[in-house]
Amino acid sequence: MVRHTATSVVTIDRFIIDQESRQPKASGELSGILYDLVVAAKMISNKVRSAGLADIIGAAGTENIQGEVQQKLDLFANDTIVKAMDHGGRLCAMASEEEADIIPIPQGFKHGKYLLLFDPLDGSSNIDVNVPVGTIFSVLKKEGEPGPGTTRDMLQAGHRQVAAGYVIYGSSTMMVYTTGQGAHGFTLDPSIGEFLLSHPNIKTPEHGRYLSVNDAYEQHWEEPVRALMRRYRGLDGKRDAMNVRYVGSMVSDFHRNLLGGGLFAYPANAKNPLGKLRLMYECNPLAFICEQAGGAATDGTQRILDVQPTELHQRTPVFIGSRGDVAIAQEMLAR
Ligand code: AHM
Ligand code: MG
Repeated sequence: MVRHTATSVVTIDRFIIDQESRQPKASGELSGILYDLVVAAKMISNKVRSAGLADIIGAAGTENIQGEVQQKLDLFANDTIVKAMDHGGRLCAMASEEEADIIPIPQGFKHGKYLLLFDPLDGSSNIDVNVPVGTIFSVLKKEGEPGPGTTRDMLQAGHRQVAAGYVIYGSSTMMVYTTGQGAHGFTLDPSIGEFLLSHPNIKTPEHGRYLSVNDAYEQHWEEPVRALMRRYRGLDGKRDAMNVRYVGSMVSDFHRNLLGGGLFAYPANAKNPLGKLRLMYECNPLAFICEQAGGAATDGTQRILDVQPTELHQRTPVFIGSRGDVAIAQEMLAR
C-alpha cells in the first residue's frame, strides 16, 4: 500500500510573493531584488560546489581594500552578484566588501530606490580546506531625490535596513533572509534548483550552548573582554561553561549559533582596535536577522543596529547571538 504523507513545499519565490502581499504598499521592487539575489546565490553555490574540482582554488594575486589576499572565488562571487543585480532597475548603487568604491549602475540602465551592500564570499580563506563559506547582503533605501546612489546615501544605521540575508554554502546550501517579518531559512534542493522553505520563522534560544571566538587574541584583549570570556567559559563560577566552536567563517559560526543558541564574538584587540569585521557588510545584516530571530547584537557599548556609520568599510567589535548571552557582554563591557 502506498502511503501519502502531507507535505508543504514552498519555494522561496512563492514565499517572497506571499510576504509581499502582506504589505499593501509594496511595489514589488524589493521582491525583485530578492529574486535576483536568489539567482546569484545559485550560481555561486554551483561554483563553490566544484571548487575542489576546478582549477579555481588559490589566490588571484590581488589584494582587496582591507589588505587581504582575495581568493579567485571571491572575484567570481563579486562579479556574479554585480552582473545579476546591476541592470534590474531596482538599485541605484551597490557596495562590496571587496571593492574600495561604490559600484554604480551602468549607463543606460534605470536607477531604482534601493542600495545593496554585500560581502560576496565571507570566510573565503577557508575555501581550500572545505570549510563552509557564505554570502551576506544588506538592502537599504535611498532617501531623498531619485537618481544615482552615493556613499553618503549608504551611510545609514542598520535599523534602517529593509532586507538582509545570507547564503551559507555548507553541507547543503541555505539562504536565510528577513524583510522585518521574521527570519526564514530555505534549503537549496540541487535536483530541482529551487530553494525550499526549511526553517520558517527561526527563533534562537534565549541562552545558548556555543561560544565562537578566536581566543588566540586573548593576550591582546582588554581586561573586561578577558573577564567576559572567562564568564562564558564558566571559569568565574557564575554560569555554566559554554562549548567553544570556531571555524573562522563568520556566516558558519553565526548560523550554527542562530539555530543552536550561543554567541559569536569578535572583540576589539590591541592589533585591531576596532575589531576586524565590517559593520555594513557583515555585522548589520546578521544583526538584523539575529534580532528578527529573537537574538541581539552589540558592539559592547551600543546595539549594532544603532551604530551610525561614518565610512563604508567601517569595522566594529561585535557580540551577536542569544539575547541572554549578549546581555552579559553589554553589562560587563559597559562598566
Ligand atoms: P573575510 O570577509 O575577509 O573572509 O573575513 C571575515 C572572516 C570572518 O568570516 C571570520 O569570522 C573572521 O574573518 C575570522 O578572523 P580571524 O582569523 O581573525 O579569527
Ligand atoms: Mg567577510
